[in-house]
Amino acid sequence: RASFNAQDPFALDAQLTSDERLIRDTAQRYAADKLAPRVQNAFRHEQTDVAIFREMGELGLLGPTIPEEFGGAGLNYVSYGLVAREVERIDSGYRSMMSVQSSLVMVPIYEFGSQEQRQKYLPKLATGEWIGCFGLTEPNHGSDPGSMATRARKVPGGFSLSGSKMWITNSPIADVFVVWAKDDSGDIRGFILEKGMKGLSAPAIHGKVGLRASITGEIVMDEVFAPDTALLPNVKGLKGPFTCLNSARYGIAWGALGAAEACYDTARTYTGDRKQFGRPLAANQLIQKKLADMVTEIALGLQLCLRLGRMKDEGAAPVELTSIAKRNSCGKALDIARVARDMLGGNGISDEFCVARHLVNLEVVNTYEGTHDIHALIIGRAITGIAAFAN
Ligand code: TGC
Ligand code: FAD
Repeated sequence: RASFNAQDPFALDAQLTSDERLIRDTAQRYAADKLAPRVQNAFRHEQTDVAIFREMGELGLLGPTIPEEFGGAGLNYVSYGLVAREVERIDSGYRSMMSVQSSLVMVPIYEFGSQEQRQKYLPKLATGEWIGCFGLTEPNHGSDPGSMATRARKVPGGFSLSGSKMWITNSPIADVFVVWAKDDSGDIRGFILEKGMKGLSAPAIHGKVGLRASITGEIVMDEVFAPDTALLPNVKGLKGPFTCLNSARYGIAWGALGAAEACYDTARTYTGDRKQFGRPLAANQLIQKKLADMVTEIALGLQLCLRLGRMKDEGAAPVELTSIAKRNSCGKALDIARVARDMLGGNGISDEFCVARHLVNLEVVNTYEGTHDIHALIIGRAITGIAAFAN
């Protein structure tokens, strides 16, 4: 009879093309060789190593779905997901750095930018020479970005931007800022700002208990003059930022399961080695049930992500499927990290093991890019036709 492989129960590997396996293996090697040795120190001391962007750029991991003529790798969505899974297996913060650059900065410039904007920004973002950030959330408008207060007033030759953005990944180290603001007609428009513009600052936010390897900050705009050429000309309304989020949320769905796999692997090894009451912890029914639940949820979640990736590559994925995948992966990964933390007993609290770090990271991942409950409401609206979050 066929044998069971707990690492890959539904033979996901066999469902990939050889090119997809190659990019997955490249990302896996990079993550193990270059990211894993850095992560404990980075998390402990809240340090973001900007060299990581260049390293990822060299391997083609930034903007992997962007066409090669603009410096991207021209890969499909399945490949992008596989990269996110390998990077987040080490730390959600590293996947955050990569997915903001790829999905939230390069995607809007490619999808909605002028030819000049594409040529100016995309190649340097793809190599990691320039670092990007994405400003949508504001101090008083998180789940409801449509109510944003940031304004872009028309002035001769351009726009004057005033307002502030909160909880922005990469902002204190960013060279390029994609920010969303309402124009004089009340329409949401996207702008590309650059470090050093007068009135633009990006102070860091310190004291985060999760995602400490990824720097987060504010974006403060005090009458920043953005020339007409800084406006993303080809989009108006929330469709702009949400198109970027569709891509980033999909990457998170794969990535969170990478973190869950790291927690499962650690719990499996630990409970096999550690003896209490004269036998391995893994010999107990309660422990085996927990391991079985983990393997089940990871295997189901990965199949869901692969199916969604294939549908995205065919251009046939309704956005609600991304909400299902992001919500399921984050919720399940968070549960797995909590249980793994418990299975390691006191050692589960130590940062010598990865589980507590993944746990606090996943609390953030479950919140950003649409909280667990907001995604339930997006799915609920599609089921019932009634928007539960609207007035
Ligand atoms: P709603 O009426 O639903 O839609 C307004 C307009 O947007 C269009 N639209 C979409 N377009 C493309 N893709 C989607 N997924 C879309 N969803 C909606 C829609 O068709 C409509 O277009 P039009 O032309 O008719 O005007 O807008 P709403 O204000 O009622 O939306 C409510 C809700 C809850 C769905 C939405 O606001 C939401 O998703 N909130 C969550 C906010 C969020 O996800 N923020 C993320 C910030 S970025 C971030 O967290 C980065 S962390 C990165 C990291 O470090 O990895
Ligand atoms: P709120 O919207 O105030 O929500 C608080 C709680 O209320 C949640 O549980 C939510 O589910 C619930 N809630 C809200 N509305 C409803 C409702 N109608 N019905 C029921 N429950 C509701 N944003 C960016 O723009 N760019 C970034 O790069 C970025 N990076 C981030 C990095 C980190 C480390 C963090 C923590 C956040 C980041 N964010 C970023 C912001 C993130 O997207 C928001 O935190 C998130 O969208 C939630 O918004 P909020 O924090 O204002 O919470």
